[in-house]
Amino acid sequence: MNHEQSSRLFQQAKVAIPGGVNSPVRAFKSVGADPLFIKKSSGCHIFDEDGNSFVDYVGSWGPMIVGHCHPDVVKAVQDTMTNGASFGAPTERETILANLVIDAVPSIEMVRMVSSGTEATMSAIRLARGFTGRDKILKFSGCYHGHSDSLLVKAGSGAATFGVPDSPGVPADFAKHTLTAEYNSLDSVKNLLAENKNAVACIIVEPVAGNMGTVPACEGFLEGLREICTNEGILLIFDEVMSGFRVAYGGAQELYGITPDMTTLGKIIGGGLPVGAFGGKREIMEKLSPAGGIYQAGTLSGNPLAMSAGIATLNIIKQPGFYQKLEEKSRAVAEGIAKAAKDAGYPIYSTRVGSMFCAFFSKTPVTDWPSASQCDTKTFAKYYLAMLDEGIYLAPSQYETAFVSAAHTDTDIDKTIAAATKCFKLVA
Ligand code: KE4
Repeated sequence: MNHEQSSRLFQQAKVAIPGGVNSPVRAFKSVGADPLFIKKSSGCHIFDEDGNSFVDYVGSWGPMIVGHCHPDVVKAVQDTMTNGASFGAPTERETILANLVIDAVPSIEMVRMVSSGTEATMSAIRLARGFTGRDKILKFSGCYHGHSDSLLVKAGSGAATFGVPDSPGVPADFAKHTLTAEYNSLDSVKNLLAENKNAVACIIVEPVAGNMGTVPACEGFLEGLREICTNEGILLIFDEVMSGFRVAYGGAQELYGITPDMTTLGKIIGGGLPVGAFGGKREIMEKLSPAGGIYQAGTLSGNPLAMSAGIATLNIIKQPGFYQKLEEKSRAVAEGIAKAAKDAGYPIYSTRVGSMFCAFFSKTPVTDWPSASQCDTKTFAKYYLAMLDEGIYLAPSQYETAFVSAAHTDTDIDKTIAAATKCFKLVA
């Protein structure tokens, strides 16, 4: 497959943009290749600058659940653009999208729009700290909530319960307020809380972990977090930036029947345009400026184009039968890939929640970061590049999630499974 144009453009990009990309995972570093430069898209297909076409399972990392260039979304953005891209003043569209989100997500009584998932989680944490008067937060290793300082933190070594920076530039003084537990381990949460009595403002969790590959919550884990938070006066934040409107119209909280105190959203509610949101109980949200004293703001928050793309997208996915059809496609492709791996003599550990799925290059179950981090990433990289040569565009890292859209057809799924059959034989 010819990648000349992409390579040329990558060299040019690296002069002007750090690492040649505007977000690190796009650089293909963990698969040891140059990234493809994408020229256009349609449905579930993307086309690179060398004219190669691919069945796309990245979908812009989640937003493109209805497929690329859906006519309703394109028209909504075009129509909005003719009246102005941004005013820095309230518009009716913001209330329309807010009400769509409130009607869909069980925990949300009020919602504030922002421009990224990072802004959503950063703001939700500030709101939780302001509401509770507590400084510490608790997160889980292997979960990613964007790149704000409080969240670029990993567990301290040994018995130390306080966090340490997970990136240069994050002051140790910030990191020490962030506790890190193990995903799917209520004991690790209880141990940390016992050492930080009445000091933790919130627990933030991906109710379906999608940033260490796809790792579902084990039976009782989310229920346990809900009970702990209720008993300890801690706010439970579901980070549904990825799972929101993805695994169900009401997100993972609808799927599992657990109601958090706050929810963060992004991706799908912007239909591919920059968006994030955080919402929750009215008594919490009304503490936000200008209603309350906890400050949060954004020049392009509630941007008309993003609101229009989000409204158009939600109006498509809320139609009866949308998620059933997506479930059938997702099951077919995930099970087909797992069978291809097994038949080739290279069994993988396959996970899926709705249209989020992952092939872990692991012979043992993956339920948390320690088990995920044991994966054979070298073989994954070989498989990844072989699948790319077959015209299948997966996420360029073992520790990401693949996404199925409504635009994936049986033909695309058959092509994917045939490619996996060939590629697993290559790497086995
Ligand atoms: P953004 O700031 O990238 O919009 O959202 C951050 C974020 C927050 N919470 C969850 C659960 C997320 O998955 C994300 C971002 N997801 C990654 C994909 N693993 C975005 C891809 C990237 O970083 O380029």
